[in-house]
Amino acid sequence: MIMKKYLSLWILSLSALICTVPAYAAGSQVQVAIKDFGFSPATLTVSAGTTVTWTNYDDDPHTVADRGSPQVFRSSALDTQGKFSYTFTTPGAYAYFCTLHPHMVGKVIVTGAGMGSGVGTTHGG
Ligand SMILES: [Cu+2]
Repeated sequence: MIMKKYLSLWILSLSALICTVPAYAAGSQVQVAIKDFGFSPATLTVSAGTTVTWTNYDDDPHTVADRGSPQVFRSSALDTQGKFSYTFTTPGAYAYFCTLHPHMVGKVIVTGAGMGSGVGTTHGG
């Protein structure tokens, strides 16, 4: 059947794609919403190499600022629909807050490389 042929072709190209992805799954994208004067999710766990993008859905401006010292990321004021992205390459816990509303706090926990190695289990299918 033609359908079956296309399906196996699709699986073949898919496995080729998976095999070229580095073990630590670099390039992952994770979104954090800023709304109702809070970060959602407030605590986020990602693997090293992940890019986190914050988007402001409030009518008020907000910022995303690392609490750490040295400060590794700090956005300018984000207007409605404004976005800020940061790629976390070093494992650790990054507490951050909004400099305009310091009660708005969040945290990004970055785990070591290798967390994405689970994709290896799909090989050989
Ligand atoms: Cu704010």
